[in-house]
Amino acid sequence: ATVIRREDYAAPAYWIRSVELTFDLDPAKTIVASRLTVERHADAAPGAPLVLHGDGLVLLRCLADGESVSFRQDDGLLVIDNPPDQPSFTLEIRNTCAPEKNTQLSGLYTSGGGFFTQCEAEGFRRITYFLDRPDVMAVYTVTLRADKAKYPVLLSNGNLLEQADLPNGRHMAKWHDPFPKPSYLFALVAADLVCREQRITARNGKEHLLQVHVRRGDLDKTEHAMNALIASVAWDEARFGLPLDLERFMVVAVGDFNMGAMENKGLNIFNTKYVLASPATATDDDFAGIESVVAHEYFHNWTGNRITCRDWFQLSLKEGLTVYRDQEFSMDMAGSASARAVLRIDAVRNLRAVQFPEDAGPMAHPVRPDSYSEINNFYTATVYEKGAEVVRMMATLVGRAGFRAGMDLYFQRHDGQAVTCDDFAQAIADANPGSALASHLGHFKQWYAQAGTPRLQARGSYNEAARRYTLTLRQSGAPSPGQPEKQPGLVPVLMGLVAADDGRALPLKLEGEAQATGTERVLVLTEAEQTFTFVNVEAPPVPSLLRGFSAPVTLDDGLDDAALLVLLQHDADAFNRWEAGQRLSLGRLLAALPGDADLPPLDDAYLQALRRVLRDDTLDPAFKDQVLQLPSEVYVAEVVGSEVNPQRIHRLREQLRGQLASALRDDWVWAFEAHQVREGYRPNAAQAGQRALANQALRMLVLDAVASGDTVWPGRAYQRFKDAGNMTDRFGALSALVDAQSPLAEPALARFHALFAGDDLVIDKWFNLQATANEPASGGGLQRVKALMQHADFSLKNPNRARALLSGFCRDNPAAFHRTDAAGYVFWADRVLELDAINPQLAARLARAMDRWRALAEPWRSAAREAVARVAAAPRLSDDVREIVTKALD
Ligand code: HT7
Ligand code: ZN
Repeated sequence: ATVIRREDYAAPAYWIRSVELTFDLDPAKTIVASRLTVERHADAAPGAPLVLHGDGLVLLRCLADGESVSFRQDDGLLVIDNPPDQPSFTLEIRNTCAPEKNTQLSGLYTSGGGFFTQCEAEGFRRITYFLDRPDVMAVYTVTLRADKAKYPVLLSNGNLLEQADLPNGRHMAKWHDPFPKPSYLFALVAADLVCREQRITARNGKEHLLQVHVRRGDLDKTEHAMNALIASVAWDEARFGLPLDLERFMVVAVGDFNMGAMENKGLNIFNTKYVLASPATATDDDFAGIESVVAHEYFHNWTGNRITCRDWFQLSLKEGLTVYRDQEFSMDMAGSASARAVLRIDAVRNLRAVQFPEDAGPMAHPVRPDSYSEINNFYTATVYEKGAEVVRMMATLVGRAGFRAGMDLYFQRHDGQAVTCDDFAQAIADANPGSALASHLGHFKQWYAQAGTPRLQARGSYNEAARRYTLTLRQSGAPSPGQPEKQPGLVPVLMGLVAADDGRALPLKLEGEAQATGTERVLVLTEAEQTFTFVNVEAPPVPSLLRGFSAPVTLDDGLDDAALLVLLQHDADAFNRWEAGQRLSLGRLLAALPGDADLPPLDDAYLQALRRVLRDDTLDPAFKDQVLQLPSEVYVAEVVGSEVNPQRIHRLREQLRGQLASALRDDWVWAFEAHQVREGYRPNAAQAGQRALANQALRMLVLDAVASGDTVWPGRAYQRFKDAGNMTDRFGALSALVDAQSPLAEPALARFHALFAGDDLVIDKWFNLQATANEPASGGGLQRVKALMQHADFSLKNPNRARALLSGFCRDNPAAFHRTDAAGYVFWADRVLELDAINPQLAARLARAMDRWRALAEPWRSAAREAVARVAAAPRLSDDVREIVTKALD
């Protein structure tokens, strides 16, 4: 496979200014007629060859300015060696494609009897020949023709120009999108759908029609998505002054989809998972996911569509920024400071669980990668989530108003263009001339260029007599593939000092400053090592660093348990309170790891501190739920870093959970009883927090009961499972039984399946719960997963189902997957190869389950390597999977 390099970027020899597409839709053979207005680039030589991308197409005709033109086909490319020697000409192409054979779900494909498209990143070339690159922006007019009874709804981007019946039971619709766009934003849908509609009037007085299209029978599950869309439109206008620029904005749900959703201009296409929800079928997490994905896709309309990426190396320009924007939206929607902190904690948990391992493994890459073989492999946590952290750091450095000014300048300068991450950073800096960002832009931009998670070391010392506190910060970075040496970057450290005696927030005054600047401030670290001296510090402090996780680094602050207990109880920053609790738990696991002994009994100080949090009336339930949740096995493994023994981590973490379940038993009973939601179900942060804490309490009570042979709490859980009025509580009770391996788990699972048979999204939960089930000491998880693959409801062709079972097992169930007999790895290799023949994008994602094989201890490491090598040696591997496994072996 060829490697594409960022440094090789060159503008195309030709632009395409307008596109007229006509589709005669047929599942077996769709005919695509395309009429392109092609314009030679001012710098290109007259008569330069025109090279169009194509993939899996059959070419029927090619005319230039109405005349036949000679062409050749070369590895999918359509090369016209002698195009008309004029600045601008018309190219007419006719080709066919086969949507029903398209199991990759990239390009034009069928799902549930309808036609759908997915063009990002390089799917348009699977529909017709084109300059399928994001810097080629054209105005599209699209005519769709199809059987009217089978496909009554015909949609494409922009505005509907005309609709008419045709002979032979067919009909047509013509759409026009006035905004020039890259081909990856093209979309069409032809299907039997129904829609929820809402007319809205924007702040600026303009009227818009919002539509959510779904399959018949799903309309009652669209209210939440519509509300999320309405809220997103209002939020972007209020917070960033960005209005909806189209008369009509459509969302369509499809059951077969490789990712979460796609921001096609005016016609967003969504995985059903991120549209459909009712209290009976979706959990609070599902509702929250829908809100954030609907917002994310909508926000792309400006950050991605109006201003797009010059090339795919700049993917984070739109993805990092849009994730930042959807995170901010969800926080604003959640309301209270505590609810905001909980969302921030969730985001950081996710970053540590997925992005940190990526940054430490063979796929480590900068937020703006330097090279790739298959771009689909770079829709990663680094580009998305670390990219969002980079934007968040800019916002931290320039402040809320400064960030808004920077965004305004970015749109002023670049609306309608395809640009780079440099352009974005420059706009934010230029709008904030006196800021640390502007003064150290070069340092800051290391975040785009360097892979790996930087390490931040902090050491403080307090001189009681002089009342001075000296804090030394050091930054460093471990080598990553292709980057042996790391340069210092700019690390914004949001911090405060907490009095060790009573936890009060101490005023902060740096040496040389006229007066204290409050109790919280940002220290800007730009050198490998810098020392900050605080004066007039009236009591011995505990440093509270990196508040709100102000930079995506790992922090070593050397704090002992006593200091962490102060922070857990008193820190004014909710994120750092949570962090202190996590570190106390992590410390106990790490201390017990060497050797083979059981986890020692937990100390009173730790138990009391957790009990105090649980019982604290001033804290929100959602926050308590976060503090009481232990660090994940994946995160513990990441902190350990090498010679990882997944079984030992699992055993110790289970013992820690068991001890917490037992030692806090009365508190869990109280928490369960005290957090029942009495009013009707609403998916808001306040209710969701109560349910989360009650469900965690139930889980602990069932765990403790099963361990001690008591049957009362499992019985109550089963009852709750049967009677629950919403999916969050029903699934919470079911997972409590499965997690504790209660004898009631099997009947509950059978009942659940019977109750929701035919509801695909709920059945996905059923598969996933079993794939991620706590592994019994006797094993058995793999056998269960193999049996589930034979279940009538299982299909490798449906990405949600395949992910639920296979990624659930291989990526989210380390104890069951990392078997000492290597059977988990053999299973993984077989499934990657099987899936690769159907859907390479999905197979490549499953392949990444093995990214961190080098960090494993023996015997896992050798067995894992062998499995990866077997996949790499397979004949007929897709470029997608090949890139993942060859990098893993490098
Ligand atoms: N921008 C969208 C990316 C996407 C995608 C990429 C590769 C293959 C399939 C895909 N479906 C959607 C999603 C987003 O970030 O909004
Ligand atoms: Zn996105």
